[in-house]
Amino acid sequence: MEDMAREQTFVMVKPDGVQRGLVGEIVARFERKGLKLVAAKLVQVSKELAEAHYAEHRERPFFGELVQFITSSPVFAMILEGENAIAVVRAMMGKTNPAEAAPGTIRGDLGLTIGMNVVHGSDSPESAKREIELWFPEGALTYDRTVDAWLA
Ligand code: RTP
Ligand code: MG
Repeated sequence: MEDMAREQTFVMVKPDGVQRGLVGEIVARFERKGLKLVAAKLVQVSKELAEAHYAEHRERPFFGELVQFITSSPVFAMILEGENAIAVVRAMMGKTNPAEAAPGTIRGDLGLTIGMNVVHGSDSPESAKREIELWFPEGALTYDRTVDAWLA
């Protein structure tokens, strides 16, 4: 796959999604879309990892609550790959506040409040690179799917 638009993005099902048994539903949506799962693991997030992941929000009033929430129980972390994967995942997630997220999106269908919005996805190529290195220093797998000729 030489396509320049082929991207990898970091995605996680947040503690509320794991607790509510929504991992399968969320992974299934991305798989059905055609995105390729190249890494995945259940992670009990440390305070250090949470603070590094959300470093851009360090000065925001909700930072403490955000770190507390994301470290409160395991998250399901993954790397998804495909054509325009970063923007496609963000579109499928919906707006940050589930109350404003369109029906049909993950947050629009499965979330209710901004503090517990079910899912995270990298918001730019720079974020994706940083987050993949932070969460998956071991890297992703490379493998061929028989459907790769039909999907990007
Ligand atoms: P995420 O990083 O978790 O994928 O979410 P996002 O890009 O859609 O939103 P972002 O602006 O990066 O905010 C990160 C998380 O902080 C919480 N938040 N709370 N109380 C508030 O006003 C507020 N604003 C943001 C949300 O849980 C959001 O996912
Ligand atoms: Mg964000």
